[in-house]
Amino acid sequence: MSDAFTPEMDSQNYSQGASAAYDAALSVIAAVEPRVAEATRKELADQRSSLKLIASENYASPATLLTMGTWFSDKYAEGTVGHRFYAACQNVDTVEALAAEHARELFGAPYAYAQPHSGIDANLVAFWSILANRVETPFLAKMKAKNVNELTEGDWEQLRHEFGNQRLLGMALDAGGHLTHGFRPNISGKMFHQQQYGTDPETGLLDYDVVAAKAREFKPLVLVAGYSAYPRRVNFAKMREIADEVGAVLMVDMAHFAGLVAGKVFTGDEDPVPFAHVTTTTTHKSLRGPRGGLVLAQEEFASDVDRGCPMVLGGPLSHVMAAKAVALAEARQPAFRAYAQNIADNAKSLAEGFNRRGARLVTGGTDNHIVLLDVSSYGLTGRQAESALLDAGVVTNRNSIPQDPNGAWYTSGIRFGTPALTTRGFGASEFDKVAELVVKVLSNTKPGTTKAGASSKASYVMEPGIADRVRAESAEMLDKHPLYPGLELA
Ligand code: DSN
Repeated sequence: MSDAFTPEMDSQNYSQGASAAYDAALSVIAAVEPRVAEATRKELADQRSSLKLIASENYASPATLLTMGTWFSDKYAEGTVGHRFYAACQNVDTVEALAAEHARELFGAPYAYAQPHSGIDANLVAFWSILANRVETPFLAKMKAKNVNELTEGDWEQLRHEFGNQRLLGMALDAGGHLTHGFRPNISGKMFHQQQYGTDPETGLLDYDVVAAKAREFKPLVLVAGYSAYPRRVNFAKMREIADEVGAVLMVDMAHFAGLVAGKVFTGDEDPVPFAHVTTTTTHKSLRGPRGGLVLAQEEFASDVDRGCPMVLGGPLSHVMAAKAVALAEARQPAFRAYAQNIADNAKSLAEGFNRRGARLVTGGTDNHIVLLDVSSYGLTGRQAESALLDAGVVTNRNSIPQDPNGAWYTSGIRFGTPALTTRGFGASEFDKVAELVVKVLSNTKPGTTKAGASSKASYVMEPGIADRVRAESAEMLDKHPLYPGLELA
């Protein structure tokens, strides 16, 4: 099996003909809708020429990308491996089984389900499996005994009643949790009675005693751990202790940090898989695979997770499951461990670079792949900072900080992540330079006004020349670490 994706490896792939393959593919596309071909070329050019610091994005390998563009896309395969509701699924069986096998081996999980189309789908499958496994209703008993023909209106009524009365405790969105962890406007905040735990108002850190106290009082069926904007590691052994004490199921959403788990940066109490009853992830963030989701589970939840389709999912995306198998095979290679360690080292360097330049970071730093910068000290909203940085070729996303006075739309934070530029080969000194460039933009930007002259939370004014200078300094680093080197489109 080949070594994991590295810029050097990538270059070999392209010298072996992938450039010609992409050129041919783009001509075929252009013959039908030239604007799509053009946008596809432009997307590559844009990604090559900017500093991509969105914490949830990455650059998948050429092998992973190419696997998604095949005739597997045309195949329906509802059901599970070897047990499908459609004919002629033998090749889908092969790739789905491979994706699951690689996931089990990589994460040391008893069971893996490769069908979820996304992270939210993976979480819906997890919710379904927990409800089906832990809530007793005549409906579920008859379903499990395959006596569905005996179901009565009363069984359905009781199912709705029981499912609708369960409780979920998850991390608050503004503390770094995710929409699907019980945020009110999300379905997870509607299908469960929900409460949220936050972080310490002084330190910004998770306080396990507070989580335990909330759990004792609220007695959730599901305790959700995991985050999308918390710049620190979580002790999953402690979260499991809390869950066990109150009789809850521990569900961990590791979408953001799955690459750090796969690469053995998070081990022991920081590896969620042995502690969680059910673990969910996306495959495209730090794990560097195709866009999609994955569920890992302890054996007792396996048969309920297996019913993800048809309970909450449509037909699996066979071409993406094939690409998951390829990406997970890459993540099992030794080079992926080095990559994952570099992600964490680079985040530290970025945080130290900010700290040395007087920036204010939520929790004061990082020990994962995320750095969360409070931009209010520059007099800016997250929205203004995001737009100013984008003008200078620095791609980030605005993000709430704990107790954010500007809410979820304008925000007071900018979230940075290191997985993508680490894939390009950026190292610690370059991430320090990235901190310098970001600070240069923000300290030379002021809030703007609306057309009517009122103060605005969206518009901004940057000192002339700054954006061009930052772009030029970024270009030196980007040229040194090209994206998909050797890929030349005609
Ligand atoms: N949208 C993803 C992120 O940016 O973290 C999470 O769903």
